[in-house]
Amino acid sequence: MKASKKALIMVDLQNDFCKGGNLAVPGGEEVVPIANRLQLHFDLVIATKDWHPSDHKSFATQHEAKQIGDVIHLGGIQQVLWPDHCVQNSLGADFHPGLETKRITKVFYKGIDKNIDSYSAFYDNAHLRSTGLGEYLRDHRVEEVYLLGLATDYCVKFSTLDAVQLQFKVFVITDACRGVELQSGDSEKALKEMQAVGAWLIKSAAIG
Ligand code: VGL
Ligand code: ZN
Repeated sequence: MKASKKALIMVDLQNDFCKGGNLAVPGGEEVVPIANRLQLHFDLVIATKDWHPSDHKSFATQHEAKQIGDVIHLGGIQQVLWPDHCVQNSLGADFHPGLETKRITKVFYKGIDKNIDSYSAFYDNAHLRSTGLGEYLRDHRVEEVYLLGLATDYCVKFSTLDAVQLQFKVFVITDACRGVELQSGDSEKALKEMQAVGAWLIKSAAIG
């Protein structure tokens, strides 16, 4: 019997985070071929989608006299304001067209509640509601999770921190992540934070 299963978690490989998208992450699309190549090496391939209603409160357009990048309080926690992005059922919310999707076992959606953002693939930003991903991984006897995707300094970071807290063995595939970098150095800082809590930083070449 196989000791433990390994899951690949592909975070938010959606059009809006790639070139030409509403919240394009520099080099976001470069992650896609790496993700496709790595899928073959995993028992489970999970994808997440940022999936906002059109009036989501993380959108600067929903607040008078606020700009993209401003920070407000939302439900008692700090919230960065973003351009409208990943609106449910819009083209921007679709997976990048180059992404191989036939091996995806399950897609987890986040950011659905308009009153709270959800950077992590596991919980909303207030840690009140689970997406079901943690339970799903446990049900499938996954012990090791490998993360890649967008964006290093937001969704990859918070997903990684939660995965460590949930006691999975966590690997972040650094060359398969790209960051927003609202401030330059944010991605580097995020990776250090992930490493500090116990996540392992690895390169895709170490997998295959
Ligand atoms: C993300 C900002 C807003 C991400 C999602 O996927 O990292 N960043 N929504
Ligand atoms: Zn979002």
